[in-house]
Amino acid sequence: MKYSHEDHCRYMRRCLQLAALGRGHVSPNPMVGAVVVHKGKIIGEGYHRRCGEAHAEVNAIRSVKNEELLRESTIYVSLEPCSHYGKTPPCCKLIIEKQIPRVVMACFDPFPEVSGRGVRMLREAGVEVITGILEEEAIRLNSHFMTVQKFHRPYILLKWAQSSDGFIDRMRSCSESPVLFSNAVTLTSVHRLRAEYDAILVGTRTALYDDPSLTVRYWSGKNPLRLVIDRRLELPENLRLFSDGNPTLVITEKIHEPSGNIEYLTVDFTKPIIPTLLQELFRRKISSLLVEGGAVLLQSFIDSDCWDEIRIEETPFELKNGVCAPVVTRVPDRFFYSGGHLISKIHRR
Ligand code: AOF
Ligand code: ZN
Repeated sequence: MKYSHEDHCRYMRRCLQLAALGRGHVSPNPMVGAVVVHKGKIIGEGYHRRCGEAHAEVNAIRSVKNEELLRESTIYVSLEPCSHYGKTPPCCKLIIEKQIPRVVMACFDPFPEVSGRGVRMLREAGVEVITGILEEEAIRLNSHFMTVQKFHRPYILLKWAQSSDGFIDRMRSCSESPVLFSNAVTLTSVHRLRAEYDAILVGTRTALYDDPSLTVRYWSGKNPLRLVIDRRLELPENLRLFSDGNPTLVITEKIHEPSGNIEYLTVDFTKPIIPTLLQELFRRKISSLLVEGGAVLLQSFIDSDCWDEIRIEETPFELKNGVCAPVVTRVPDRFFYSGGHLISKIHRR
């Protein structure tokens, strides 16, 4: 049975919905969803649930009750089916073995061991392959994975909250409490973001003055690996980052053995440290980095043009003086505004 372009888009949209269920669980793998359609009816669905576990196609095919129907079905998948032996066997092999005659996919897999080989393998086995259905949406969904494959560094999100007159904090001493920009809604969204990121970075001043825990508490999900810049290892041990039992990686110029949950990365501070840090994160298979402040650190990412997305929460009140918010000089191509007490500006590349 042939389907129209609208039908293809409808089934692919379902694949993308399914794929997104893997958010926060599949990194460094991509989020992928698949559906099996027989005579205009979805007879199987699946998605990649966790890194190391079955791929989307395998779960979708397994969910089909009557295997006979596979020979007359189309499988929709949001990413090119894999052709390699990784942690799991190739999905293309399974599709061919099950004699599924047609594959409709959204985007190619940029992973060098696959990229185009999946499509070739299927076509050589006589499977019809249609590509490019909701391609842009599928690429955007996997922006973290795509960035790692393309640039060999994690996807970088810079995030801060600022007053309407452009300050991110008051000038204060360590004993004074920070200004609270967040409300219940924005706090939830920050914790949700944390659950979707592999690592989270703060500078020395932020660690010292705010004593953040950088864990996920107002959303469900795993904690990101915490990174803190502490050039001379001067931060006190009783900060939450060091004392709450969760892992932290300290970026320092000193050489220091790991102790408990704290690891140390020695970096040459006489040179720009961002490239070295990103290389190390890539080596550790960290696909996404959330930078939560402060102003100097955020500005250094902006100045070195090392970012993919910036989210600014703007409060409706003024601070009059304090720590100036970072300045984004490059004109971003997109702005997104969302309502609520705070206005959220999102710049995306
Ligand atoms: C698919 N379907 O659902 C996913 C794919 O180590 P493995 O075996 O999990 O393979 C990981 C690679 O497989 C990953 O880098 C990406 O290229 C692809 N992911 N492929 O056909 C899926 N998650
Ligand atoms: Zn696969």
